[in-house]
Order: sequence, then structure tokens, then C-alpha cells
Amino acid sequence: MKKLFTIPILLLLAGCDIAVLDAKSETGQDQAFLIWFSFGLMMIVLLIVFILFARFVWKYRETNQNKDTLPKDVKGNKKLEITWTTLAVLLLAVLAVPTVSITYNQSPILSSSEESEQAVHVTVTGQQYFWTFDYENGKQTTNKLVIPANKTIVFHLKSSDVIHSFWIPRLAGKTDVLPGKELLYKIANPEIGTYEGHCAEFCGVQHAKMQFTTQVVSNEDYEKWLEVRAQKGG
Ligand SMILES: [Cu+2]
Repeated sequence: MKKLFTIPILLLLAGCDIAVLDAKSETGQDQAFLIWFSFGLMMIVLLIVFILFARFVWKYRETNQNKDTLPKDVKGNKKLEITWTTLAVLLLAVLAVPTVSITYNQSPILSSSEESEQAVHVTVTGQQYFWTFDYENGKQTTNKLVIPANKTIVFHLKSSDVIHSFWIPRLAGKTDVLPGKELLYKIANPEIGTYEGHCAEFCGVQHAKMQFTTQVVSNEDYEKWLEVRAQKGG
């Protein structure tokens, strides 16, 4: 019996540091909100189903003197049918409103050219088995991404060989990186810090080593870093 509880408890403990739920950017926090919101709704439905299940199990248990009582036939009960259809539609509508609004909000297609000018653009190229990052002033880094805090960063994702997936769990969800096609991806207002990044698509034998570090620095530090690198030509 003990073993029965050990596994779920270990699973719960293992989940103590779930990066996607401890997001350090506006984009990531919105995504984490959606996860919690849909999880909450799911738990409400689950709770109602379990309460009903327990009620029926109790009501029609073997020792109950009325156990032979047949429940009322609900076939063709319009009221019930309308109720559960409406409830399902309402539930989906409640889920759809924040999902659609957040999804639109996260679109990397910026609404105005002014917004696009204020954003920081970085070209990300996935290759077997490393990442290169090209900045607006022509600088390039490998496996190390540096971006400014509290700004909108638009990534132009490219692959020079196979399909990869760009993922910084603490900043935002993953997006595929496809050969022959440039995909856009946006991270809004990241917090200062150092975060791990991965390739989230199996792309070959060294795939697991395809990791990078993301440094989110202040706007000032970012400008300085960009300049210093430019002077050194690195
Ligand atoms: Cu990979």
C-alpha cells in the first residue's frame, strides 16, 4: 500500500520547480496563467463528477435497502439535455475568452511600425548542434543569447539544416525552427536574470547538447554589451 502513494508523492515533489509555471517574462506569465486557468476549470469539472460518482455509489450500494430501486429514466428529458449542452458550451466559452485574447496578444506580428522599431530583433539560427544569434548591429554569438529586460524582443527563427525547436522555459513556450522558412516569435518584458534555453525537437544524435544560456540584462548594459562586442568584432 505504501508503494501506491510513493509514486504520486515523488511525482509531486519532482514538480516543485516547474520552470514554465515560474515564468520571468510577461509572455511566460500569460502562458502560465492559461495553464492554471484551464487546470482550475478542469478541477471544478472533476470535482463535480467525483461528487456525483460518490453519491451514486453510496445511493445504490449493496447494503442499501432501496438498492433495487431503478433510477428515473432520463431518456428524452429535454430539460437535462439542454442543461448539460448549455453547461458544456459555457465552459468552452469561458475557456475560449482568455485563450483567444492571450494568443492574439502574443502574436509576433507587431501592430505598428513604431512598435516594431522599438522592439529588439534577434535572428536565431538552429544548426546541428548549436545556436547562433545575430543582433541588429551585425554582431553574432553562439549558444549565448543576450537580450534587454522590459522590452519586446522579436526573434526571427531560421534553421540551416533540420527542424529544431527554440525554447527558453522560464521566458516563453517553444516554437519550431524550420529549414527554408523564417518564423517569428515574441517575448515581452523579460526580467533581468540568466535562464537556460534548449532545443525541444529531437534533431539528431547530439540533440541533448543543443543548449544555450540567455542573459537578460538592463537596457543600458545591453547597449554597452552590443557596442563592446562590435568594437572587438566578436
Ligand atoms: Cu534538437
